[in-house]
Amino acid sequence: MSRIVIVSNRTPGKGPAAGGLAVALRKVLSEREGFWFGWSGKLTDRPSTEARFETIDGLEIAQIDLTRDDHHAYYAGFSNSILWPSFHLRLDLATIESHWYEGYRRVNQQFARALLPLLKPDDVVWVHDYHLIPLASELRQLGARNRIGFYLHIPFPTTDALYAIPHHEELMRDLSRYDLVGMQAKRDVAAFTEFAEHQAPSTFGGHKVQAIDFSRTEVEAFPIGSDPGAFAKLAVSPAATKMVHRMRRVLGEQRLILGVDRLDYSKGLPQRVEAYEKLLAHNSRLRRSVHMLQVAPPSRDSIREYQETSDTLDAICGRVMGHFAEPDWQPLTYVKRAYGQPSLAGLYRMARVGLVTPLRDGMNLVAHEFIGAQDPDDPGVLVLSRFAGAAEIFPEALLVNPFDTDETAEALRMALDMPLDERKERWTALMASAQKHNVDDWAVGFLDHLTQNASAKPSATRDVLYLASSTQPASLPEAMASQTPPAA
Ligand code: ADQ
Repeated sequence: MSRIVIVSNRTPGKGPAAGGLAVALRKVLSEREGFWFGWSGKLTDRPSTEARFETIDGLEIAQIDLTRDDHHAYYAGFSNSILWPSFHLRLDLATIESHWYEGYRRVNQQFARALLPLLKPDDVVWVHDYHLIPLASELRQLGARNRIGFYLHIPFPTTDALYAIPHHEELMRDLSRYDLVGMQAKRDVAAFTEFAEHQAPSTFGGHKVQAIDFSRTEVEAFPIGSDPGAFAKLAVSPAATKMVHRMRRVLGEQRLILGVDRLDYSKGLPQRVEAYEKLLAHNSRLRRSVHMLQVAPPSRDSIREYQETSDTLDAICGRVMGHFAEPDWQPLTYVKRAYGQPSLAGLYRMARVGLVTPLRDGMNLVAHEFIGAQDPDDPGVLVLSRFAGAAEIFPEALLVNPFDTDETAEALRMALDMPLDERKERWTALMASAQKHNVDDWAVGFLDHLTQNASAKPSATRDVLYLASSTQPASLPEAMASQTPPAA
């Protein structure tokens, strides 16, 4: 059986893995030979040229260090100030400094140069996320002939948003160097197809840019999931129960509306609190009988747009408190810290409403975890953004447009008033879907597809896309020659 090499921006650290994804990928590597490759988290004066191997909690990990400047351009710059906002359709929040692309490309080259000597001919390489789109191109340019798959954890942008990204043609050409590209949702596959089928050979800077040949790349939706069984168990663990008791002491009979997110503008946090404000404004009977808890630890806080989102959220929470709080009743609590999974599971279980309203999200694992943690005899209600990938697999949630805070407020009211029978019926269907889309099957499904479909042809019965180019495929050196040469 071929070895599996997982590549991601960061490698997993010591101690219990934080999320279901890390657990699932660890499991893959414990069942198959292979290793995990990525950045060590260390910034050095000179970039490492060779990876260091380390065994962490039984996992083989190969790591490289990056220079401070490269890391800034690659991570905070091109990845998180250009690709992240553009892929989430927030061009208004993108900072386009096109020179960051050189650092992004350089880091991908550094990854490729350090990884290539570690690869055996039949290793299967699985690359994760938008930080590493060029990695297959860089590996192939160095001579790698391995099967290489890519999984995009965030949404794929519309064609217009894609055109706004500097060097987007090179990035799309980079995607065509993968054997398999996995996306979260069918809408992402559709957006990719829209670009791939309608791209016209264009001229740029006076020279002709050749249409990209996607005929060797398979693109398919592989919706990621969590481990709902594990969350069901965690939700009744001693640590979860302790959290529930702590909260119950404070809340009494008040019903809990819960939001759990990284503090990120894509998660729609200000709009969410505004919807709650409207709920209280329009339904005075609910005051004193509900409480909203928003857990949102800061992330990427060196980036200005993240600080601004944090300030906006502080202001809105302050406004709601100022307007509705009484000496003996607080309408909301906003906690800016991360919790361990058992405590989160306890919070999910005691919540009457899980409020998951990103403006756009690849999948959203909080929705999966909330469903997994519910009490089957008294389940809470999921209010879910229709713009999360999760909406495609959870139609039994109350689906809302998160930009329409009146609609979200009304969904909150419906959730709070929903009779037990309807809550059970909806939750039973949601749990079945969460189990069907569990993270273990996701990982195995992607890898099986990547390893077994080496020479497969598209089947009429599967939701698979192979894209044929209207032009002759360019040879690799030609294709690369049409790109801006990256800085050495
Ligand atoms: P994220 O944008 O990070 O992931 P999400 O899918 O919600 O978003 O995953 C968040 C994870 O972090 C969950 O496992 C959650 O439990 C955890 N988490 C969130 N807040 C926490 C807190 N306060 N304390 C502790 N843990 C917390 C990206 C994409 C998503 C996609 C995932 C996986 O943006 O769309 O679903 O990758 O592919």
